Amino acid sequence: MKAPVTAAAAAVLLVTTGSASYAREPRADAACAGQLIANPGFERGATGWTAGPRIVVVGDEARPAHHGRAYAALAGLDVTHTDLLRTSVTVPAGCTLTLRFWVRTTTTETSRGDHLNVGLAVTGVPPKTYFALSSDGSPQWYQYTGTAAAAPTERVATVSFAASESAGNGVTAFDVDDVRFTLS
Ligand SMILES: [Ca+2]
Repeated sequence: MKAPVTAAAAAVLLVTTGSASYAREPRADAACAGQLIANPGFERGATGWTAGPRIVVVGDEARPAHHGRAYAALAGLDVTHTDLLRTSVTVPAGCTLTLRFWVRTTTTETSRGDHLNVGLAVTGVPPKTYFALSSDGSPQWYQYTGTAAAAPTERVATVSFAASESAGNGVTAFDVDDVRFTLS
């Protein structure tokens, strides 16, 4: 006998961010589908993103993009500074939001002084969900995910990538590609 996939069963799989008490809308809500970020893989440069001037680069054979030709490159200078990459989307009422992104970390750092902090901020959902990726991250492209449960009102979701690098103990480059906000 086939058990129907219910909304309640699907919700169990979610890593919620504090809004578990909200009732899910019926699946008949056709707006809860698709991907929201217009330029998720940086193939059109920084279009749609707030980004520093040197963040988007075109890959080569030695450092290929995860998908397509371009990706966002943060840090990698062995200079004490912060690079920021950020974009926001509107999440319709009743929709669950899933964030997926890929990161590659290339480093010679010896003091764990370089970090990539990834923030997911959603209106009315404290606390924010954070990923803190340090200089011991994967040298291959690696996917990370996060989810915000559905809410009864329209919300704004912002994903931010802040790379902080300290000078003098090695170089760390954080590469980001295919950042997707998906509704369900
Ligand atoms: Ca790309």
